[in-house]
Amino acid sequence: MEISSAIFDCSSPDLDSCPDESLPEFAFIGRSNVGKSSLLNFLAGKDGLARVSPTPGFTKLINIFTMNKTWRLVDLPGYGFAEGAKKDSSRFNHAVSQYLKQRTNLCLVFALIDSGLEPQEIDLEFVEWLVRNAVPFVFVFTKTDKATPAMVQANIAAFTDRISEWFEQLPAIFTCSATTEQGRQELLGVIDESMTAIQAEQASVSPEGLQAPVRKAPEARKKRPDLARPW
Ligand SMILES: Nc1nc2c(ncn2[C@@H]2O[C@H](COP(=O)(O)OP(=O)(O)OP(=O)(O)O)[C@@H](O)[C@H]2O)c(=O)[nH]1
Ligand SMILES: [Mg+2]
Repeated sequence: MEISSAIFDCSSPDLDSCPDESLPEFAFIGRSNVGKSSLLNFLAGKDGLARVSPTPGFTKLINIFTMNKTWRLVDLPGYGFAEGAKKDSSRFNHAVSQYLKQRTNLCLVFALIDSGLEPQEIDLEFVEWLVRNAVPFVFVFTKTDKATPAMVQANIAAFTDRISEWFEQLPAIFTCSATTEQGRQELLGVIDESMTAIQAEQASVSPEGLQAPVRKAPEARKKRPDLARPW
């Protein structure tokens, strides 16, 4: 898949102010500074589309971008950043939690993990939260340019060892580097496949073709207990 247009749509402080659910969405989540905004720019092929910073906790809103006029990438605030106004940080964390649990047109989440680090408790806790809340996700191990391939593989193996008992089948695992541009086609391929699958599913129930929403109705999802957030 190629990206012919990538446009900033809006920054939303909470789920209610996100745009309508008419287009499929793919969201990036992970620890502050893991490289979510950089990955978004790299996939979109547009430097500076999402703002990147060496300062952790930089992205503070739900930032939404429309690709090819037909689907969206969503840059979420990271977790694990303790500094800053506590009131704001809990508000944004709540917004992320609501977005991940209730956004009906959310097709797939990219859970970003730093490939240069051994398993971090906060990432493990967050992945457990994704599993408990039935959020559909794949893993993306970022910044592969910062470690040797052997270190990257060892860190991925150590991470999957810690979580394998939570799954009958592990989610797909990808690696990327915004610096060397490694992994772009694989990640765009996942998005492409995911949209093709939705189209096929919807064509079987509605002859009109692709229409979000793609997840359970929010009423049904809201009945689940509001499980504690780890971040
Ligand atoms: N070497 C290297 N640095 C990267 C890569 N991706 C991002 N960075 C750097 O890591 C820092 C954080 O990148 P961001 O993309 O802003 O990270 P983020 O996850 O959006 O961070 P928050 O918005 O604070 O949650 C920046 O200094 C980036 O230049 C990568 O693949 N390789
Ligand atoms: Mg960011």
